[in-house]
Amino acid sequence: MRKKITVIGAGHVGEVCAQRIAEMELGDVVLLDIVEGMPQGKGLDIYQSGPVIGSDSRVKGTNSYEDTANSDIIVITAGLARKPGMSRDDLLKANEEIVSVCAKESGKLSKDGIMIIVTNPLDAMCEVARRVTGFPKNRVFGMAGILDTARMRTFLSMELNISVESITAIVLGGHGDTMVPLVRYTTVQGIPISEFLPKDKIDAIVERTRKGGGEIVALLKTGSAYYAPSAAVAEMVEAIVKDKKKLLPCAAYLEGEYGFKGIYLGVPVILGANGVEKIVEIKLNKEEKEMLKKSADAVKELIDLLKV
Ligand code: TXD
Repeated sequence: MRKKITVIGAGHVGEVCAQRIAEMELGDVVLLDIVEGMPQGKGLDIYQSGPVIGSDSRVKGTNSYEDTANSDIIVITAGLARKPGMSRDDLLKANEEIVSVCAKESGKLSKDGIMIIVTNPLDAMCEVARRVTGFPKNRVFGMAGILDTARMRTFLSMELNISVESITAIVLGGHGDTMVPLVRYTTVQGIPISEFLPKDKIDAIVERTRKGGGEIVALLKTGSAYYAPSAAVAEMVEAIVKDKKKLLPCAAYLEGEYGFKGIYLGVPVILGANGVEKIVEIKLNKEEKEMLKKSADAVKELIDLLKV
């Protein structure tokens, strides 16, 4: 049976998510937006690339939640994106309203679905979706860590002139400037990165990773990143559809793990057919623990402002 994957929000991130999911033939795609005609047009256009690229995924654009009924996976990208000078947190109020409508309406019609949140501020928006849907924590989580990690891996690859595929990294914490790139666990094919680069170079890459989203916002001027974000979403969708049990950093709801309770935070998880099947706890040193605490405090501040 084909999977049904709904992408809500057919803007930059949503449209490329739909495209990637269809190209990877992960299932049939429904692309929903409030703007009339736009998701229908984009959906049809993506569908028509099928014969050329060899994908039989059906793609349907819509303005109606009825079309999303019985989705296996729902990706929420609806909301406002950052403009230059705007922090992710400035988006909180506007996007809280949008995400609560999108999650509630789609959740009602796909009671067993898995919801992947993309809208910023990411960790707080995951909590909005969890509250309005009442879904268990394994079925509501967010995309951020894969993107942050991919940015770090790209910067390291640029510096070292070694394949991005040989570089593994892990970034924890909230999806904001307080994120925690774990240098100790960053390797080139298992060899610690400290064997390849001096501390000042590594520190500069960590800093660029933290500000990686802002760098692109400043260049684009009219929106935020979407090619790498949509690739990260597609990796998550694939892990679920194919039950890959992939270890990936995702924004997951913590209930005591890493010493935090009742908040979403980026942590390594096992992603499979049941969504977040396990949160993987790795040992952190004192400095890493302190950075994670700071990041968790920043997320908590936003969660405390939520109205839902
Ligand atoms: O790492 C991450 N999690 C992120 C998050 C990486 C990149 C982008 N990130 C966030 O995703 C970004 O800060 C935004 O909050 C969202 C979507 O970013 P995108 O770049 O796709 O924004 P666009 O192009 O403005 O598209 C948003 C779409 C647009 O078509 C609106 O019409 C639609 O959302 N929208 C809605 N759709 C359905 N229902 C409602 N209520 C609605 N409101 C707006």
